Order: sequence, then C-alpha cells, then structure tokens
Amino acid sequence: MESHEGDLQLIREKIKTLPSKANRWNGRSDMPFYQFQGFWYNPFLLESIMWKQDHFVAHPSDIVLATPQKGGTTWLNALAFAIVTRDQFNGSTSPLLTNVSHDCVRPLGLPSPREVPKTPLLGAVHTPYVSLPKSILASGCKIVYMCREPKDLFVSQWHFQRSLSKEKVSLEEAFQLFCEGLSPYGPYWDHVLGYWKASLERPNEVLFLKYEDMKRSTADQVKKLAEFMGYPFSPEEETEGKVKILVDFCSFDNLRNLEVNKTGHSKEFKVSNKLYYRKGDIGDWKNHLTREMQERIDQITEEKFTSCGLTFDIAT
Ligand code: PAP
Repeated sequence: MESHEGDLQLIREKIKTLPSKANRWNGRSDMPFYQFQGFWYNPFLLESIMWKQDHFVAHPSDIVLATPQKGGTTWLNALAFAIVTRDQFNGSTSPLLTNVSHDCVRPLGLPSPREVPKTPLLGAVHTPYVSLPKSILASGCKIVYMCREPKDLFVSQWHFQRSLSKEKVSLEEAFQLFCEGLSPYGPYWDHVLGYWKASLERPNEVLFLKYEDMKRSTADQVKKLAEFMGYPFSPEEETEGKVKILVDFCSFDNLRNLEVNKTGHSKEFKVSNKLYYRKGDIGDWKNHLTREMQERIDQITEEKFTSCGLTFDIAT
C-alpha cells in the first residue's frame, strides 16, 4: 500500500512538470489540463493513465473496450457485456437491469490493485492508443474501439461537461477549444486516428467501430463484434432470434427507461446515470452548430482523416 502511495506521489510530481493549460470545460482553476503523450487530461485522469502504464498486467483473454469520451461507451459496454454473458444471464436476470453498463465492466483507467481476473475480463478505457499500458499490446488481447462522427461527438461532450460543471462553458468557447484539440482526452481526431491505424496494422487484435454504423445496422455490427471477441452467434442462436433480443435489450429506449438509469448513480464514477442517456441520435449537431462551425469542423475532419482512408458520413 505504501509503495502504491509512493508511486502515485511520484506520478503527481511528474504531472506538475508537464505542459499545462486552463481547463475552460470545467472552469476549475485547481484542475487544469495537462498534456501527456500528445493528449490533454485533468490531473486525476492522467494520474490513473500513468499509473496503469507501469502497473496494469493484461492477460491474453482480456477484452479492452476503448472509446473516446462520448464515443458510445455506455452502449458498447452494454453490448459487449450482454454478448459475453449471454449464456449466464437473460433479459430478466442481467446485471444491466440494475447497474449502469459502466459498472458491469472494469474501468481500466483507475488505480486499483488488480483483483483475481475474471475470464474474459472486459475493461473499459478512454485512453488514447499511444498511452495504453504496454502489457495490453504485448499480451495480444483484443481491443474494440468505438467512436463517433466529430460534430455529434462534440455536441454530446459539450452537454456532458456542462452537466458536470458549475461553471457552464458556452458552446462557442467549447467549440473553439475542441477544434484546437483542447478537449478531455483530445485532440479528438488524433484519438480516433491512433486506433484507426492500429486496426489497419493489427486487424486481428483491434476492431474499429463507428457509432453511426452501430445505429444504422445494429444487428450486423453486433454479430461482427461478437465474432471478433470470440463469442460468435451460432446459426441456431440466429434462427432463435437471439441477436435481435440482445439488440433490443441494449437499445437506447430500453436501457434509458430502466429505473437504475433514470435515478441511479454509477458506483465507479459517482455520476448520475441519466447523464449517459441524452438523445442517442445521429445528426443532433444540426440543432446546435452554425454553418460556419459545421464547415470548420468538417474541414478538420477531411484534412485529418481522408488521407488515412477514414471517412465519416459528415452530412447526417
Ligand atoms: P461516456 O463516454 O461519458 O460514458 P458515452 O456513452 O460515450 O459517454 O456517450 C453517451 C452518448 O451515447 C450519448 O449521446 P448523445 O449525447 O448524443 O445523446 C447517449 O445518449 C448515447 N447512448 C447511450 N446509450 C445508448 C444506447 N444504448 N444506444 C445508442 N446511444 C446511446
């Protein structure tokens, strides 16, 4: 325990030496952004990322669920958990009925000594690919990444950060910061590209998913996800309609209307669960961004992604 505290103390000292900027997203002068390996974090999140780099021991059977903040974490956690536990639980016994999905997977970002590993271990991170613990890459365990079209992700992140903060950042200021890369776990585009390139280089180990594809063809994407994780649906299961049952169970409307997600708090993050369920639509940016904002963000997306072969349907 003492060495655990000692390690954290060293990390805290190191953080203080990193490039730093005011964090206008939360308006708190005691919690600025620090830049580490190209990305911006508040000091508490960074502490856990740095701690895990040195201490997290991955097993080849682990499955890492990686998302940028607001990239579809709640949904991906729920789907992955429902897939790997489908022989254990059904629609009336699933822990997802009484726990927000963040509490059904292990948040790999937090510094806690590793418990006896469950197999498989589902672990969730917002950590950029470059900053993942090296043992994750060395173990060859599976990594699933889900992200979202940049304009919708920005709008979702703006709503979420405002709901957590006393000082409410304006849309215009948050937009400016987001485009400059100064957002929680940002620059967003670099976060996406890290996993995109890894999925091209190591396709058996890194699966790259888009929130929009998951919305438009959920059943196909869920089958792909299950197959990748090593839990494919059998022809019998497909005939019995198991894919549709799982998709309906994890749908926005079904999960949002559960009591735990209307009135509960996540045990791990102490956040009100209803904040994880806002609209769940594609294209909500149209209700928030001006034409100029749209053009600016689309231009960055085009510049950053197109040459790497990554496209999003930016119009919808
Ligand atoms: P997190 O990274 O803070 O955990 P995350 O789950 O990635 O948040 O983002 C929440 C978004 O996913 C919200 O989008 P919105 O702000 O545009 O509405 C939320 O509504 C949406 N969401 C949550 N659960 C589901 C679901 N089951 N299906 C589709 N979208 C969902």
